[in-house]
Amino acid sequence: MAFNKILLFSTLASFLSLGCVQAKVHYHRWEITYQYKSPDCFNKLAITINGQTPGPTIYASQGDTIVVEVNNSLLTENTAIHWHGIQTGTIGTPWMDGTEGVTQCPILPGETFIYRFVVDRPGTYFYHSHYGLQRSAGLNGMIVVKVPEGFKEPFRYDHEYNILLHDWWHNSTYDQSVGLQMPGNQFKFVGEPQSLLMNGRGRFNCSLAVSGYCNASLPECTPLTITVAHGKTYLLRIASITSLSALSFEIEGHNLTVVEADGHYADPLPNVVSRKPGTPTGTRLFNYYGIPRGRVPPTILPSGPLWNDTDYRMMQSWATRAHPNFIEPPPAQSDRVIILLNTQNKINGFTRWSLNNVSHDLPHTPYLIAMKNNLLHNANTLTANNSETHPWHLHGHDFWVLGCGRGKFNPETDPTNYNLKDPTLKNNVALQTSGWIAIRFKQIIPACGHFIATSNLIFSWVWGLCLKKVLTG
Ligand SMILES: [Cu+2]
Repeated sequence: MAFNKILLFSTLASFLSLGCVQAKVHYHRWEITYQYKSPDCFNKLAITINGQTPGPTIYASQGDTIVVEVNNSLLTENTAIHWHGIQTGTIGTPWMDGTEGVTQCPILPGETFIYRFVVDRPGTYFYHSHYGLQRSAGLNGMIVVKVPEGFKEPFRYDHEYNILLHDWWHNSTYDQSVGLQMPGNQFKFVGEPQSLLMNGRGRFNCSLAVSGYCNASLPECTPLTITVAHGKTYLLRIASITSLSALSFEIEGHNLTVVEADGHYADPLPNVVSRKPGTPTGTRLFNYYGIPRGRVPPTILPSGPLWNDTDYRMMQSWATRAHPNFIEPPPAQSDRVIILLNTQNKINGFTRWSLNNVSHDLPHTPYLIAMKNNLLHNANTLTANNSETHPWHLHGHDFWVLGCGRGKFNPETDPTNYNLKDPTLKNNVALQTSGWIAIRFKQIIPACGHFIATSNLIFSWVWGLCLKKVLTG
């Protein structure tokens, strides 16, 4: 049986010269409100954009300008929106990065803030709230930047679909945030998510819920179906905005090829392959034309790699190389080496994540404003022999991934194995359990700025796991 070809575009830099292609301005008006939603059949309060979660997908072409008027109608809560993967640093608009406490003051209830930024590279990106745990509560969505008309990508496909992955809890993010910040034995971990969502839909077993809160017959929580035709090639744009889970993605009986990651074309990488058992696998139906929509395949659901099979993920990360026609080599030497050790610590009785034993709290005055006004002031957990995967993300700029490994980083020997030939440029990279990762970035911002480097497990934000990058020019 000839299966479809599936290409994966995940959260592209392009070296296209735009010539005389006309850039457009895309205007969006967003109303941020609370709404009751049942994405996995269980009813709970979510944070929505124009009544939707995930929010509307932003579509644009390379070089276009995006304008988003954000009206905060949450009544009692601030907000701020971050444009993940958009190089606000490189394009000279660091104040549009949307990180509350770093690049901007929060948008207060009843207030409006207008974001305006240029999307300078084709690719698949996403946006999310950068205030508290609002991202987890539903304030998120995708950004798709296409190559300008007349330009071609280095691969061919017939159709494309977007897939946004999310992990979902039934208790409120306020409950979670308070529990995580309690001292001593009052500390309460969020536990495993109740569901995994694809494009805001999942399925919870309502027989496990308190009566009256769960309704399995709601259309809102029927699994979405992607309809495909034999012999066609499909491009899947996949973004993950999970708060805790490192997810694997596979389609039963099909091979997947990675063609892009974080806005950079990848050397086509064939055969890509959840959290702990306890959270059901998130599933979606892949439906061939001619088969009635919604019919569930007779086969047993694929289980995928084990949640703690990090070797598999490390091999895949290391195998991801820049596309041969789009290599942008890193500088052969770095001017400064910074070694950071990511650990979980107990500080004054509170559980905190730290870098080199320093845990971070966001200031009341955003760093960017503090700097303008001259006001500036590895993943071991507390359980013995335990370690966790943390996806590290740099705002505003991309970096080269030069190497990764197990155990303790050796600054004398490990750099000799760095890939300086065709490393891929990324803005997000997974630091695997008990391992290390080496990245290199250029300080290319024209003026100066403040950006955040953070673990993208948002619960670790609550515990202080982030680092402020100060750039001066
Ligand atoms: Cu980001």
